[in-house]
Parts: sequence; C-alpha cells; structure tokens
Amino acid sequence: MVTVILGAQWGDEGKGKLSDILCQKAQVCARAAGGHNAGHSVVANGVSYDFHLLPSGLINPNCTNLIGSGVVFNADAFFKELATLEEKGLKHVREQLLVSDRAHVNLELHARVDGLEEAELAGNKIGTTGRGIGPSYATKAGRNGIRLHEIFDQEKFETKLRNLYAGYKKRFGDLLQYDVEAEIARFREYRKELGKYVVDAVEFMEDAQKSGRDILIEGANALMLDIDYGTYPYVTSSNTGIGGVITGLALDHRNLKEVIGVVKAYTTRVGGGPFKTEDLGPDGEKLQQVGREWGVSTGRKRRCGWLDLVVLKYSNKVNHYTSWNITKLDILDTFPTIKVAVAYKDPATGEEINYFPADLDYLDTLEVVYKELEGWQTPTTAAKTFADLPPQAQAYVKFIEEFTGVPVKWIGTGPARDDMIFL
Ligand code: 2SA
Ligand code: GDP
Ligand code: MG
Repeated sequence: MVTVILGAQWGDEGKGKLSDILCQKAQVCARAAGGHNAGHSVVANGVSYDFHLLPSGLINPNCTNLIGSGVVFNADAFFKELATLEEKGLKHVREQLLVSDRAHVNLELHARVDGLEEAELAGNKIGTTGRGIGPSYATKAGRNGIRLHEIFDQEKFETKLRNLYAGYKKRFGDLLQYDVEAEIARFREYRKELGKYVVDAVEFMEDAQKSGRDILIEGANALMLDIDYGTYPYVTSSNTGIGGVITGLALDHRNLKEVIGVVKAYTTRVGGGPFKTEDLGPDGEKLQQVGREWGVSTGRKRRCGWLDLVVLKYSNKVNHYTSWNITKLDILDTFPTIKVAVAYKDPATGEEINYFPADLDYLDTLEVVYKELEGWQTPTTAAKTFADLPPQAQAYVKFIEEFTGVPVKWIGTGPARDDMIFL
C-alpha cells in the first residue's frame, strides 16, 4: 500500500520529519518530482540530517529509496549528499538507493541558465534556488533534455550536451559563462559510478506494488508551488501535487491508502510571489526567529505570516488529502493571540471571496478576513497526546479541522522524532 506525504502550502512545512517517522516502517521511500532544490531537515536520534535530492527514507537501513522518473537529477549533488550522510554515520546509504533511468539530468548548464533567466526578470524575480530546476524541466518539455540512461553512451551524451549548449549560447551569447568540456569530463567520472544505481523504475515500482511492499512517497516543495496549480509564475517547474506523484512514479492509483497534507501552523514562503497573510511587522519577525525559518538548501530567510485557510481549502481541492499533519504548533506557544485567514474580501464590491483566484493581479487587490483565536501561552513540546495540549491549542487544531473538512491525524510540537502527537 502507498502513503503519500505532500506539502499543502509553499513548502518547508516539515515533510521530512513525517517521512522519517513513517519510513521507519516502510520498505520503499520514493521521490516523484523536483530536484536538489528541495530541503528536508530531519532530527533523528539526536542527529540533524539535511536532504535535498535524496529521500529521507535513507535513515532507515531497511528501506530502499528511489529517485523517480519525474525528478530532475543532479549527479554532483547526488554524490555530495551521499558523502555527507555517510560522514554523519549512515553507512549503508549507497546500498539503499536507486535512480530511475527515465529521470532527466540536471546540469551545471541549467544552473547557469537559471541565474541568467532570473537576472532578466529584474524586479520580478521568481526567487529560485538557482539550482537550474526550471531550465531542466524546460529542456525536458522542449524534448531536447538528456535522460539518465543516455549518459552511458558517451558519444550521444556529448552530442546532446553540445547541442543544448549551442542553443543557449545563441540566446545568451557571452553572458553565458559555462565550461562544456569540464561538464563532459565530470560525466566521464559520474558514468563509472552511476551505473549501479540506475534502474528501470517502472519495473521496480511494479514489482514493489505487486509484492505488497509498504511504500512511502515523500513530496517535495508544495502545492502552492505546483506548475499548474500554484501561484504561477511564482512556482517551481514540476507538478508537486498528487498528479505529479502518480506520473513521476508510474504509481497504481488503486494502491493509494493515505494522502497526508503537511501544514505548518502558520505560513512561510521563500522567494517571490503572492502571500496574502504575510506579516511584515513584529509577529512575522517573531515567527521567523522562533521558527528558525531559513532555507535548508540556500540559507535564505523565509517570509512569514499567519495560517491561510483559504489556501488550505484550495490545496485540498487539488490534492484531496485524507488527513492533515499540522506541524510547528510549538512555534505559536508564546503568542497571546493567533490570527487565521478565513476568507478574502473584494474591496470594490464588498463581496467575500472563498476561493483562491488564478489571477494574481486580482488576488493582489483582495483584503484578508481574519479570525482571531486565543493563544495558549504554554509550552506544548512535552505534550504526547491531544488531551495533553492546552485547551486553546486543541481549539486551534479543531478549528482547522472543521473549517477544511479534513481530519488532523498528526500534530508536530518540536523538531525531534518524538515531538509528534498521533490522533
Ligand atoms: P526553483 O529553484 O525553480 O524550484 O524555485 C522556484 C520557486 O520554488 C521555491 N522553492 C522552494 N520553496 C521552499 N523550500 C524549498 N526548498 C528549500 C528549503 C529552499 C531553500 O527547504 O528551504 O533552501 O531556499 C524550495 N525549493 C524551491 C523557490 O523559493 C521559488 O519560489
Ligand atoms: P520540508 O521541506 O517540508 O521537509 O521542511 P524543512 O525541513 O525545510 O523545514 C521544516 C523545519 O522545521 C525543519 O528544520 C524541521 O526540523 C523543523 N520541524 C518540523 N516539524 C517541527 C515541529 O513540529 N516543531 C518544530 N519546532 N520544528 C519542526
Ligand atoms: Mg524544505
């Protein structure tokens, strides 16, 4: 059976922590989309691990980890991340990891182009991670990308890479500073090492499902960054929702058991784009500091604000969650009052807007309707059951549940594995 973990907001909800918990029982942990732009911090047995391209299931020595066909694969990040995990004491990671031969290769060339495309946007930057994620998916969609199985044919790989480079050179001229020979030389080394990881992931997933293995899918990024349903163009370039999971792993939809939406008890966003409940005052500053809201991959400060239930309802209409994992409830422990967005309002007509509009210019004109809830002003990290939570914290959780119509099954009250209430 398959359990899926998806980010319900703009990312960094704490998906990695839930993945780590659920992977302790899973036999397979897979990534379906995105690349080394993702950043999942996991605190297990007192050690803090950062995952970018690799799945968090690597912490469990009995779990096989798959980088699926929908992922864009950076070989340099792959080997560096493996080495870092080994240094932290995970000795068997190289035996626990497989990569789809259909995954597209993310190159240094893509990262350079990412930087140039951002520069062209001047004041309207997306605020990408600079990892070349957008250009990788663009070459994939443009049908001139390089798939992982192709790197094993050196001549073919070189020809395709040189063609890709020539195309970008035409567009950017001397602005494009990139050493194609160095990339070719790096791949001569990667080629020797990568062979043992690369598999036909369609066959692997078919076998895993047919033999009834417990499969966990670790979502990367989040629904509001989805290329189709996020705040376009301020999105990443993959399908980060349930659709991307099915496509990226050739999953049998009949095996889906749970689709868990991970929701931070407030909201954060890295990069540009709309964020209706962003708080630029002392409350936002406090959420950023207390919540330690810095990017795991780039170290960028995350923008912070209150929980937006219009976003959550919208996110659920796309991903159809079976339950929520509310995370970082403890970060709200010291707030006397907690605000939640329950609707938007069109000041031109006075109309209440209960959906998330596609048109960002229109969204920009809307006001936010907040409900204020009483804070609990008590530490929650020690709570082990729902009943242990202060009544105001219980009311906060219940409010989210009732408003969205999705049951809350997990509540995070601290970064460690044990700081999780299961309902
Ligand atoms: P990209 O690089 O093309 O995917 O960027 C496009 C937008 O997607 C956002 N994005 C992210 N948002 C939150 N967390 C991400 N992962 C890292 C983390 C981010 C970091 O876990 O902290 O370290 O900065 C992530 N990856 C992509 C990005 O900010 C753009 O808005
Ligand atoms: P992801 O991208 O969704 O996996 O999330 P990140 O790892 O980027 O960011 C979440 C951060 O919050 C990490 O540093 C986690 O260790 C931390 N975290 C997760 N759940 C909780 C929680 O319930 N409380 C606290 N205080 N921290 C948490
Ligand atoms: Mg993250």
